[in-house]
Amino acid sequence: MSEHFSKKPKKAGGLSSLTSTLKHIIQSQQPQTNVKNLLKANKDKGFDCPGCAWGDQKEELLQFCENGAKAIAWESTSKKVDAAFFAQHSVRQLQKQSDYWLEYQGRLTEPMKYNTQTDHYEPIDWQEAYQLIGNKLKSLTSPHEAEFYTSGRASNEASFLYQLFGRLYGTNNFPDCSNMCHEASGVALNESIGIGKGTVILDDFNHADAIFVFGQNPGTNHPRMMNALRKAARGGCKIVSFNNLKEVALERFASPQDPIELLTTKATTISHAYFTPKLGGDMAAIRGMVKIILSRNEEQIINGKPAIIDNGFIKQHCQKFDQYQQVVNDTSWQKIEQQSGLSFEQLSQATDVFLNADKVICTWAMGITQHKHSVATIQEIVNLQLLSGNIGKKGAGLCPVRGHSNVQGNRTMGINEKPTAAFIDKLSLAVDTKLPKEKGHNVYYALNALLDKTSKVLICLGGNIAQAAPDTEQTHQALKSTELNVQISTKLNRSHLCIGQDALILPCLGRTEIDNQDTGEQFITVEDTFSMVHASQGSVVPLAKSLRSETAIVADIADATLANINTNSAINWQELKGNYDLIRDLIEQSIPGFTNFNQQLEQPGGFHLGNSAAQLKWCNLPEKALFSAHDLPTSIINISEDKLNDLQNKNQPIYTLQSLRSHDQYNTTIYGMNDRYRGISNARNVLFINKKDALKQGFKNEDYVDITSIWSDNKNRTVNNFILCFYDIPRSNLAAYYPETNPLVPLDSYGDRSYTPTSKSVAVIINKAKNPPLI
Ligand SMILES: Nc1nc2c(c(=O)[nH]1)N[C@H]1C(S)=C(S)[C@@H](COP(=O)(O)OP(=O)(O)OC[C@H]3O[C@@H](n4cnc5c(=O)[nH]c(N)nc54)[C@H](O)[C@@H]3O)O[C@H]1N2
Ligand SMILES: Nc1nc2c(c(=O)[nH]1)N[C@H]1C(S)=C(S)[C@@H](COP(=O)(O)OP(=O)(O)OC[C@H]3O[C@@H](n4cnc5c(=O)[nH]c(N)nc54)[C@H](O)[C@@H]3O)O[C@H]1N2
Ligand SMILES: [Mo]
Repeated sequence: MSEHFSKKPKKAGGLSSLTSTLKHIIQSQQPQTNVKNLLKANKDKGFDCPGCAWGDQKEELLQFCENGAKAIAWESTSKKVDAAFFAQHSVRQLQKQSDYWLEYQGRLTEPMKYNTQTDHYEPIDWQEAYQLIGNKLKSLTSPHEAEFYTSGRASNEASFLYQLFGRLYGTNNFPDCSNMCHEASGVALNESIGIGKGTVILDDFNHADAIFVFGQNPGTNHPRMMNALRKAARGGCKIVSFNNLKEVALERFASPQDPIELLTTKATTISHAYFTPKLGGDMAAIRGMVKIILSRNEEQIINGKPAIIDNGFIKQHCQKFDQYQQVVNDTSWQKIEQQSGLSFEQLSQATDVFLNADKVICTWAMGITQHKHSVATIQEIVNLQLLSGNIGKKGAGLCPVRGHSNVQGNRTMGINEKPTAAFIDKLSLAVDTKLPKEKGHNVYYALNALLDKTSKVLICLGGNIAQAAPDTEQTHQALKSTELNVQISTKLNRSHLCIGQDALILPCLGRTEIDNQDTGEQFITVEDTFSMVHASQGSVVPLAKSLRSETAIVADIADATLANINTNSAINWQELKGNYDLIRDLIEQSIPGFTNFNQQLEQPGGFHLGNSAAQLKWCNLPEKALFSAHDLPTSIINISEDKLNDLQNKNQPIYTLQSLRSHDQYNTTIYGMNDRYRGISNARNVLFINKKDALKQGFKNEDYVDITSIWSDNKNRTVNNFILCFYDIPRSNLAAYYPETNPLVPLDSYGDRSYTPTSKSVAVIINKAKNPPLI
């Protein structure tokens, strides 16, 4: 066996998870702190695990998972990236280091300012840093020349203040990580069911008869979801997976909390049926299922038997069913099979499970949201669920599984470049100031505005936009075009090293740390993927006295910026910073669903924000759930027909590449070089390929190749020296890790109406590596 590839394990979870957890705790150099931290993760009076947005199962003893433990241990290192570190390393030197190395250096602990003359970051006083930002913002010709980016870890309190500050300053430029993540879910669901969030709560998983998991790898990215799936499967619920790859955890999972599964080869079979559609083929697959359902329904009626679709529900709650039926009738089986890569028989098998279940939950994540036709695909999932009345009843519904632990809360708090008029009206009333209503910038428009220098200042509340955004060269150029780049962060990353004129690093507290303000210890709140809002409080002494909370940093920047700007607003930023209860009072006045916010948090586990669609209330117009009648895309290969023909004429095989996460990373944070469940060790530049495709092009397993993406601008986007790994993946599809493959995703290749980069469908060609490493 080679040094990189080993056999895929036969089950996920179990002892290997536990061993890996312990390894990460020990390597963090703070083992005691971390064990204490883990016991408090996702508990009442503890902190919300920064690992993912899955909800908490109250009855369980331990509420963390292997990858949550990694996220917590990563934050709680004792290593410091301080003034001495920056004195030692120039920015040019740091730029040469890998992303892994940068973050591995430890926690940022002091505010720093870039010095162009020395090419080093140098310490700056907090107050001076705030003044610098305030003065720069005040000097801009228009508030729309500033971009306020948010990554989904920021608390409700910090993100509420952040959007309020941006809006009082005068803009709706709020690009955020969600633009690259679940944006399509928000767009699709808002239009279809009148609310951009999932309709289920965690308990629904205990009552479902079938769960369809589309385009998601929970074994790695939402391990606590595996507990829910495992419990459901053991209780007889049928789980059906649609995934481009065979992901081990979706096949068989051993709970590290079950002694037998932990210590023996036993595991729970998760998926009753597992289908591997082509990348971007899910819409066709679901269309096929609906076509089967409608034709069987017709047969029933002809034979005088009861309907198998829920006519009562459709009549009472839905609109445009006729149009949808028409479009389904007009979709050919040839196109369904060709785009999905699945046969009529396979889709019939999936349909049988669907129809035999009274209550069905559909979940999905990035395999669905990062395509050109993602909005249409998600609306097709909604169509399927509406057909059988699978919304608004216990054990059934729609479940977009969010990524970052508070990304959903950020949106609720108003991190949104296209706020509704109702939202702005209510917020304006609460702060007694007129706020802007015009659309601002999402990530796509923000990067373009920075590139053409119509935007000049970038402030990032967390995240690592340099590596998270597509088209790495363009994105780096955009950051390097800024007049001021402000990064509020816990760890050093590439976004700190893409510098234009001025740059600041503002180090903040992490979730696990005690947040002391004028009125004493504070807690923050977050919202999970099930719209549960609860408190989170750190309990560890902060790594350095010089660290500030995100909330405090935002309040101080706002104070420094807005002090002399002529607003009527009577916001006392210092008072809010000193007592987060007051921020929550302001949230209560500004945002629906937060009545008695502070009191409600006293309930164990927090409170549910409610979901109109789950209550069969449709907040769209007309007030009924919408059957969306989209045609299938013309092609699921994401390039123009001309380009496609041209390459086909040259006999050049064209592939569709998806960029995805390994088991050892958190987005752009790389914890290690292994991807245990896929059998990969010590490598990240791996390209998963179907053996037949590779052989056809004359490649062997482990050959080095260069990958080049194809796009209409004819710009050369290539990444070099990827090692081929033969894998169970549909023909003409490829997979490789993000962010290494971000240089291949063209900035202009985004989802229709979502503007989400098409990170799961990049048209590429592969060639023998020009300069392979010497072995
Ligand atoms: N440990 C850890 N946890 C995380 C994260 C992390 O990086 N590490 N990131 C967090 C964030 S922000 C997010 S958004 C989530 C991401 O969670 P996921 O969405 O699970 O993330 P990806 O690794 O991008 O996985 C995409 C999955 O979809 C499949 N897929 C890709 N394209 C298609 C397709 O066209 N059709 C189908 N049916 N399947 C497809 C892939 O094979 C893969 O299994 O996880 C969150 N949690
Ligand atoms: N090709 C490709 N690109 C993708 C994706 C993909 O699947 N493929 N996925 C997309 C998705 S789903 C997402 S969500 C984005 C992620 O985009 P981001 O959210 O911007 O990126 P992260 O890697 O999560 O950010 C990591 C950084 O956040 C900072 N950080 C960590 N914790 C905290 C904290 O508590 N407070 C603050 N202030 N900072 C903190 C650290 O400095 C760390 O370096 O990437 C997107 N990009
Ligand atoms: Mo995400």
